[in-house]
Parts: sequence; structure tokens; C-alpha cells
Amino acid sequence: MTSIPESTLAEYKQLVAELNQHNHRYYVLDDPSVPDSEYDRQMRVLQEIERVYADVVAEDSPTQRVGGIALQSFSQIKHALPMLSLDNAFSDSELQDFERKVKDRLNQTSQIDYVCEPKLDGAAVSVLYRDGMLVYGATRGDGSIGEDITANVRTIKSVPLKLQGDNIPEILEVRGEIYLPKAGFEALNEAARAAGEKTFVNPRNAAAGSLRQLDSKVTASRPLEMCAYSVGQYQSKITPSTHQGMLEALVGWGFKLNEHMETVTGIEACADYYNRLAQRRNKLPYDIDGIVYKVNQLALQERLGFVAKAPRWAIARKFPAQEEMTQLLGVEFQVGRTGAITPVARLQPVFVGGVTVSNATLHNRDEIERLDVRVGDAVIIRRAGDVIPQIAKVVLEKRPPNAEPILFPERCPVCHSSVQRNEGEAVARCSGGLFCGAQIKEAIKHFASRKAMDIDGLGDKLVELMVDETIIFSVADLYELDEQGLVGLERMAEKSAANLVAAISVSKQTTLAKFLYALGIREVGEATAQTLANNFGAIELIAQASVEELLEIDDIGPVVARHIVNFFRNPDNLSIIEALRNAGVQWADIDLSSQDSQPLKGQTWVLTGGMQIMSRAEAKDALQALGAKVASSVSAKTNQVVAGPGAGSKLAKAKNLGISVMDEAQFMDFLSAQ
Ligand code: D41
Repeated sequence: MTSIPESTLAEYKQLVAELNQHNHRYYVLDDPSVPDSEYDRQMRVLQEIERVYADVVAEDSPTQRVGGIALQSFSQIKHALPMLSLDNAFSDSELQDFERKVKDRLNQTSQIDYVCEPKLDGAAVSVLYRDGMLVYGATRGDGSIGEDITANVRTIKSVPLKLQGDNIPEILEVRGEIYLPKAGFEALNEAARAAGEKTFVNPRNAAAGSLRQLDSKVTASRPLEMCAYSVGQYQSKITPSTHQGMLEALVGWGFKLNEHMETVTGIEACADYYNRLAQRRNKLPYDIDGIVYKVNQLALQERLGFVAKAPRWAIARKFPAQEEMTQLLGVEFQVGRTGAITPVARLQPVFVGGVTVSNATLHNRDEIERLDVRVGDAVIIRRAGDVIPQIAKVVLEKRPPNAEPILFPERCPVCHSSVQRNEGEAVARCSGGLFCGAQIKEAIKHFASRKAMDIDGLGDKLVELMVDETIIFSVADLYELDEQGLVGLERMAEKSAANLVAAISVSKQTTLAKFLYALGIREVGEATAQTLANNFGAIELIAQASVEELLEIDDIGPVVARHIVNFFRNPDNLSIIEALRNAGVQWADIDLSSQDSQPLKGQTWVLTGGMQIMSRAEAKDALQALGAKVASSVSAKTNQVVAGPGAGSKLAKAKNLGISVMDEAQFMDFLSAQ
């Protein structure tokens, strides 16, 4: 084998260090320092050096995260110091009991400092470093013996392979939680559903299951993260005197901490922290099932010690459960705007995730088969945050003998057209198109909605009534309505009829983007409608565009392009558009030649927090008119954030990423200067 030239070795070492630094910025600090393309380029150079000089490969090289061949089984690891469990408090008074016992035992009356930590809902692990290099990763197991999951832990990018910074301990055992963010969990289950495989009940099971893979390539494909929360074995020249100090040392060595950890004084402040976090629980991108409070002074922790298997200096205050058992009473089949037929579970009402739930989605026919759910079954309902409640699992042991299988309809429950399912698609659709009352209703509701034609006073109930009473058959009929025709309707007095006719008339003046969105073309949401408007300028040009022409536009993929072309090929759709224009629906076409002078072209803005002078919708329109894209989340690609009162995590993230932020007054000044 050729030996490596000095200069190549130096370059190699530099690359390993830089790539690890990029990883740390990306996965631990959530603040990428170089574009992905630059990372990829460096990675390719590194891989090439490793290919030619196989004997130089460094233990902490980013290529060494994914292991080679799968294991036969996991071996065991004995924890030198037991991994303790946590006592629970279910109320403020139980929390006060905890503090009283702490103070009694310490014989202390003055206030105590606590570190408040979100209780991440994943799998507890122990990760050991000797002289700064990762030695092993282990599950908690029963607290004294766990499993050796080193190969899997190495694949997690927020786990350093080599510690960074100063004062590296001779021995450092970090304990923390490995978890799967909600988005990763949803994506994993979505993929499992598409493949007809079993889904995971919750992100915790998914994280634990991902860590117990014998083939680390499977683990590597799951977007797991690790947050550190305590230290086990520790041999070092420096010894922090507080838990917070220890956490800060961990940050210096390259670990990720949960961003909401906070040190407070006194138990009342702990209760206050609980309330603040409980309000944000649903918005967090990962599951938490409570708060952990820890006495901050390590000397006090030492004096308090532990009972049985739990420390006396820590306690977990639990949040309301997100999973409960109830009974499936029946299944209804709903028909959506595009004809998609969705089975909806009717449930014995149950209190879960903070609300009473009586319906849950069953997604599609495959989901019913996959769950093997029957009417009468005991089912586990999961409601996490704002996500639609789901049936996570059937409790087969509790299946009653008369439980009835669910039959998916062959005909549309509304218009009785046949139900069809395209090759490779999970959704079954009613083939009735605009002959189907359900599809007509949904199309009109969408057309009238706020972000579309914004017809004030035309709510869902009224649309249903008007279609049922055969007053309207399509969106174009709305513009033919007069007061006399409406007054006969249930709860429709002369005044409200006049208001509605006026609101419909006002809606005639619109924008091209809103009109396109209102048409309800499949997969064309607000952002795509805006992109189409900005790129083509006029509806005639969009209607004539080919799939190839559409694909030339950023953000438009083959599926949307197909839907757009199909939509404008359908003569029924064209005659509706014509009828709308004849009725006076109008907008200003966009002069494409003036677009190069659009001051915000190519920029991405984010609006967050409250606005007082303008509505958020108006601000968005104003920005789009100047050529900006308005996004809902902050990322490295964001150019500018406008933050009003009450702005939360988006503002924090913008500050972290060093993105420019202005308040509403500055925004108004900016607009008037344009
Ligand atoms: O976030 C967590 N899940 C979490 C778990 C946390 N933030 N802190 C924890 N602290 C401990 C002690 C106090 C025993 C060091 C824990 C856990 N334990 C824990 N996780 C699973 C069992 C115990």
C-alpha cells in the first residue's frame, strides 16, 4: 500500500476536523455554517483520501458513523453507576410535598435553586468517552444492565464521536435521551403506511425500536437526536459545583442540550415554568411528557442521596396523557373536494391530550386493513398536539366476540358513482367529479374560503344548505345569486341575504394568485398559486403551459405539473372559469417585464407574532407584491423576519441564526419607502 504523503495527511486531518465542525453546527447548534453543497464537496475529497489510503481512516471520521455488517445480537453492558429512575408528581401540591421533604432533609429554610428540564419522551441512554473518544453507547435497560448499542449510537449526528473544547475528562459518561422529532415520526409512519407495514404507536416506541436495530444502517436512516441531561462516571481535573455548570461543560464538549432548560429559584418558579411549557407543548417539534426538576447544587444532591432507585433531589411532573383507550362505535366515509374517500372513526368520547375526542381519522382502506380494526374494538387513541387524533393500535385482547369487520364502500356514499383507486395510490376516490354533491360542496367551500376568494359570511353550513336546496351547482352560480333567491333559506333574513350578495360582489375584485388557488387544482396550494402567477403573469398562459414548461419553474414538480395540465384540459373547468370572468371576476395581470425591478425578488420573509397596524394577510400580500416569498418557518434561507408582540420560537431561532429582525413599525416604514 502506498504510504500517505505528509501534506495529504495534514489535509485529511483538517477535513475530518472541519466536517465534524460542520456536523456540530448543523445537528447540535441547528445553525449550519456552510451550504450542503460545500459539505458534500469536502466529504467527497475525504472519501477519496480514505479510499486510496485505507489505513489512515480516523476513528472520528464522519464516514465512520455507519457500521459495516449487521450484528447477530446485542451484548450487555453493566452500568458502573446505576441509571436511576424518577419519582413522579401529578399535581402542584405533590410538587410542594417534594420541596418540603428536600428542605426538611437538608434542614434548610432558604430558597433552593432548581434546574427545570423538559422531559423528552424517547429512550434513556448512556454514552461513555475515554480521553475524549467515544467508547460505547448503552441502553438504560433495567438501570443496572443495558444493551451495547454503540454501532447505532454512532450513527446519531448530535452524538460527538470525539469531544471538542478544553479540559477533556479522562472518563466521561453522558446520560441523555435519544428521541425522534415529531416530523421524523410522522414521516416514518407515513412510509410504513405506504408500504403496508406496521406503524409505530408513538415517537418513543419509534426511537426505542430504531435503537434496537441489529443493522446500524437502519438506525442511520432514522432522524434520531440526542440531548444530554446528566453525567454518570466522571474523572476529570475540573469539577463543576452545580448541575447547570455540568450541563454547560457538556455543551463545551459538543453535546446538544434541550433548548428550554432553565435554572430557577424556589418551587413556585418551578410551577410557573410548568405552566409556561405546558402551553408550548403542542408547538414543540418533539414529544415531551412532563418536566424534570433537579436540585442545582451538586453538594446538596450528594447530601440528599437516593431511595430505592430514584434520587431524592429530582422529580418529574407529568403532563396529561396523549394516549387513551376507548371503543370504536362505527365508521363513516367522508368525501373530500377531490373525491378522496376518508374513513372516519366514531368513538366513545374520551379525554386525551387535553380535549375530548369523539372522531379519529382512519386515513384510507389500507390503514383499516393494517390495523385490522373492527367496529366494537377497544382502540388506543393518540392525540399529540394539533395533529388529527389517530387510532394508534387495536387492543386485540379486548376484542368483543361480535366485533364487525369494516367494509370499504364500492360506491360513493353521496352520489353513488363508483369508487376508484389509481395504481400505486393509497387513496380511493369517488369518480363522480362535479356530479358528486359532496365534491361540489367542498369545492365551493374552498372557493369561498379566506385565503381564496374570501367571501365573508359564506360559511360551510350555508354552502351545504345552498347545494342541498339546489340553489347553486357550481362556484359560478354564486355570482348569479340575488336576495330573493336567498331569503327562503333557513335562518336567512333579508339583511343577511343582502350582506351575502354584497360580499360576493366584493369578492369579484381579486388577484391572479388567489383566483388560481380558489380553483382548487389538486396539489396547488397558496404558495404554488403565487409561484404560477409570478412566473406566467396571466391565466391564459398557465392554461396553455405544457408539463415541460411547468417543470422549468422552481418548486413545481411532476405531480403538480400533471394536475395543472389536466385541470386546464377539462372543458367543464374552462367553462366555469369563463362564466366567472363573464360575471365580473377580475384581477390585474402581472407585468413580467417589471419583475426584475421587484425589490424583494428572490427573498424569503417570515411574519411572526401579533400585528396591530396591518393584518397578517395584508402584510403577506404586500410582501408578495414586492416579489418576496413568505414562509411559515425560519431557516438559514430566511432573509428577514418581521416580529410582533408575543413572537416566540421563530424569533429566537432568527436571533440564533443571526437573521435580521424588524418590528411592525419598522416594517411599515420599510413598506412606505418602497
Ligand atoms: O428528558 C428526560 N427524559 C430526562 C430523563 C431528563 N431530562 N432528566 C432525567 N434525569 C434523570 C436523573 C435525575 C435520574 C439523572 C431523566 C432520567 N433520570 C430518566 N430517564 C429515564 C429514567 C430516568
